[in-house]
Amino acid sequence: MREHLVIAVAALAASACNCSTDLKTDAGSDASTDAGSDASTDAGSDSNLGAKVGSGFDTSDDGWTIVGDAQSQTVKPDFSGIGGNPDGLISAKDDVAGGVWYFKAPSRYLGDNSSTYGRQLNFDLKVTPITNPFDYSDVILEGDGLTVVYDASPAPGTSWTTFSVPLSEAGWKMDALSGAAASAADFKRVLAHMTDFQIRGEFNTGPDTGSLDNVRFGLKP
Ligand SMILES: [Ca+2]
Ligand SMILES: [Ca+2]
Repeated sequence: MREHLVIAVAALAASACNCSTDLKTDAGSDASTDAGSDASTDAGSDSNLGAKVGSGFDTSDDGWTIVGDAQSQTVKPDFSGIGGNPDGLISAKDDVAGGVWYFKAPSRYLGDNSSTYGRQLNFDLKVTPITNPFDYSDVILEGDGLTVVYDASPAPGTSWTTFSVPLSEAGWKMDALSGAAASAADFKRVLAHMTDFQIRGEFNTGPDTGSLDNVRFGLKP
């Protein structure tokens, strides 16, 4: 009787011990594998500003376009080789024709961005003086039929303002700022199949010009 009891207790202890060992082993190997592969992926080109994809606008508009009521009849932003943070920048002038205009990323920002989940999106904005600000979606990501938006308020100033936006569901809303909170599953679906990425360029009700520099998508926090 006593021997059986000892064996039973020992067996229980052994199984509890195995259980917790398994958990620790799994968590440890996952973490180290992810960190390793991410690091090697990033050891890439300087032109991406240390992120998975980036734009410093040193020599061109880098393929960015404008959507909405700016730049009159063209989707091309204005490129300047000086005045950025530092060096070049792109900008656009509001047509004040209704709607809200955005900077739209070129195709190399799109596709499978799963590896950037949990990292961040940084960018610098500068605007002409704001007399009548309004709140709106500041970043828009689309993918797999879903749209998620982010309010990166407060509005930028007349000198460069750096924004840092999480590439995880925290703070993101479905479709509009008044929409439901995005879930982790929704956000990962968008990242894995990205078809659009836009950054708001106008922050004043009435005339304004917005400038963009140093877009870093998938920067390590
Ligand atoms: Ca620049
Ligand atoms: Ca405006």
